[in-house]
Amino acid sequence: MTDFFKGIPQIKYEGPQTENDFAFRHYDAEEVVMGKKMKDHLRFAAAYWHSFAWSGGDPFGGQTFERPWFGDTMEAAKLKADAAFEMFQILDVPYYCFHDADVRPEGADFAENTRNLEEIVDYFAEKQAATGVKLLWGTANLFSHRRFMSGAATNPDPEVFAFSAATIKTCIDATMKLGGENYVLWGGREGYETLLNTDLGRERKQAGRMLQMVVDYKHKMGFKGAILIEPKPQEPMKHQYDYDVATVYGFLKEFGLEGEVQMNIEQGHAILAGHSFEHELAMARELGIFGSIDMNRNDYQSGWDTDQFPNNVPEMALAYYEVLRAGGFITGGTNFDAKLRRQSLDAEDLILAHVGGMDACAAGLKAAAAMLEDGKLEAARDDRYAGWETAEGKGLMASDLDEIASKVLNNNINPAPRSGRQERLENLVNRYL
Ligand code: XLS
Ligand code: NI
Ligand code: NI
Repeated sequence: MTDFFKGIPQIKYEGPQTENDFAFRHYDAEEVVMGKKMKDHLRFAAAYWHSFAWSGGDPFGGQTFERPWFGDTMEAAKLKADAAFEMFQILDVPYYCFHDADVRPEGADFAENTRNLEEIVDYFAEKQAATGVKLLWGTANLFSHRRFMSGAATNPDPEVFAFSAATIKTCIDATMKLGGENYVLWGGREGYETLLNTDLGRERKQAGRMLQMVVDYKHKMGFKGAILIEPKPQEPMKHQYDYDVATVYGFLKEFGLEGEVQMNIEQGHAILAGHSFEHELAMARELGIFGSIDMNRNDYQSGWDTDQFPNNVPEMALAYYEVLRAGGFITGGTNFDAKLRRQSLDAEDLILAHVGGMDACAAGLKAAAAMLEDGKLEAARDDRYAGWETAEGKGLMASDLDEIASKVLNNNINPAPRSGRQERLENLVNRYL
């Protein structure tokens, strides 16, 4: 036991009336919503990097957080793991996620990185067995070290491609050893700063080949989890290749990887791409590539990835509505890829940020389930498209332009516009919140 969270109680569900800050108001893990326990709908995960590895820096200043585990030794890495698993238990989150670089000290070379990772993976395995906490996904950090400054798979230097491929292999091995349910690839620095020095065509091919190798390795090793790509339009690079869900879908098609890779969709990245979160979720669902979510919001004024804990229930409701319409999570879950504000120094800030985020998600999920069960929204949508269910509507899809032109002429088809009823539907949604 560390004493980092000393004095902070186990967080329990006390209901909306409680005055206790250290309690859930909406998240009752065992409560059944649409035939499933809330914990099985939401499948919460805490992110190691923001909560335990980030030191509070911004472009104008360095570290603000003081944590006893900051340091580049294996001993520090184990102390960090002790504190992390204590937090997972205080919150009773069933899952966590990590990058290799979050959990092990940086070595002098690939061999030392791998040894360090393997040692900490053994330590995690013991902790998972002792606590019952599971790994939602593992991933490789191929963007922080200076060797990755011009990309990983898309680097102009083939040695960086090789180093990246080898590192991904070790991270898939680590994920498998820990029983991880998914493996994530976020583009990191796979993109460019200026076309003046960039061979865009070559870089995209390199990224496609790397992804094929990842999928091949998954099959070779018998990994049962999902391979997930996390789209993001920019930051850190000015332009990122995995721009959004639709762009990644085209990329998967091009490299013959459809059916092999799903999406990990982050709320803040959707906003950066000029979409709503629910747009990206619905797009992934319709393309058959919905996998998992990173549930952290951006500040709408600042135009970068501020990675804040979610606190807006109406937004959560619309997001989980799309998740439920996709059939919910299978291997995926709700990962808080969210960090504290840099003035939130205390251990209790870290706990309360997660408590609020979990509660906002739970309230959103309940509202979404009510909307779906009530069926009014779906009925209104069905009504709007009802014409397509008639024999004439269906026939149109099987016709050609000539046939349709004669039909319009002969039957004097003269469509009358109908209201989209947006405000009425918005009013309806507000009734569930
Ligand atoms: C960064 C990404 C990153 C991924 C994991 O913007 O969200 O944190 O989730 O590499
Ligand atoms: Ni993310
Ligand atoms: Ni992000």
